[in-house]
Amino acid sequence: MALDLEGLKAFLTYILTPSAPVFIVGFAIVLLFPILLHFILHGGNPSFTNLPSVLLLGPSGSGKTAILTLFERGAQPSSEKNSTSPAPTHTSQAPGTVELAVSEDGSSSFRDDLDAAGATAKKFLLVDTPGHAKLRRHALSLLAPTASSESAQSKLRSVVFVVDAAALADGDALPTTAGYLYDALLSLQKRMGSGRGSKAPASIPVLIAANKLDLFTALPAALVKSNLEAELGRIRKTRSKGLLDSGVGTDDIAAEENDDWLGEYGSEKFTFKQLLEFDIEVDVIGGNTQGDGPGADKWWKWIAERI
Ligand SMILES: Nc1nc2c(ncn2[C@@H]2O[C@H](COP(=O)(O)OP(=O)(O)OP(=O)(O)O)[C@@H](O)[C@H]2O)c(=O)[nH]1
Ligand SMILES: [Mg+2]
Repeated sequence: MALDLEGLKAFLTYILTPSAPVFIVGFAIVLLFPILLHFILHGGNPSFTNLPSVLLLGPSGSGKTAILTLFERGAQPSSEKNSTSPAPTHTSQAPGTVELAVSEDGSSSFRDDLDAAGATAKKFLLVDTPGHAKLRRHALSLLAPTASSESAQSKLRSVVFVVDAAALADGDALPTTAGYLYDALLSLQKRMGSGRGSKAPASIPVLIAANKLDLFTALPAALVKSNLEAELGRIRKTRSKGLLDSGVGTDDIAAEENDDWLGEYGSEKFTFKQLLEFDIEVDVIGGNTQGDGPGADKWWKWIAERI
């Protein structure tokens, strides 16, 4: 005991006596502490912010959250798969965003448990957005060419636009759905146009997921595609009509109007193929998240191949 006290005394004397080593160590602590603090606060998962992302868009009730939940739960260990408990929350992530993984070659299903298989996986984020008309602006801003951070944009790999194929069968939903799709595609088109010059931005493919094919009223994917194309053409015409009627010369229109015209300028009919001109690939694939039908595997495959 006495020895301990003696030792402590010696140690204190040593540490409190001004000397070069003590001074250097103290100085180092003062310098390094803020840096250390930064890593503790921000460095929890340094790779997280660099993950590629996939954006879910679409009108309210089309099934975006259902798809997100399905993919998220599919990745869980099988014991939890069929449980009715709510999906576990992800604390380090923004609401509506889940981290998913696909095997290196993009061939794994969303049902595979990649951790258990010990496979090397590519991680990505699936980002859900609210479909309500008043809340769309934020989602669209993620596509806009003027988005604040360039780096955030470059991480966006693809866009999944979810539509309710059953609702499209009756007239009301088509114009509103196509209106949202028009805005989204136009943002992407402008983004590609803005990059002309030094370097073109990476192209962002679009998947139109025709959801709820389990319902017998649902339109097949091919009809969803043609109906949307027809409606997008109609929207394109009405949006440009104001200018055409205002008596502005055609030359002036060509210059000004080009900006808000989706697809091949001046063409009579709109087709998704016209967007290839802007390096935007559009696919329409049918599926469902519940009930009997083609399921969600093709959507997953489409996403996985583009990560
Ligand atoms: N029959 C059927 N219903 C579905 C399917 N997918 C989703 N639903 C239902 O559609 C409704 C809306 O689904 P959500 O995923 O909440 O829709 P959302 O796109 O997230 O809607 P917002 O969050 O309002 O933008 C829910 O009642 C789902 O159960 C499907 O494949 N088939
Ligand atoms: Mg939702």
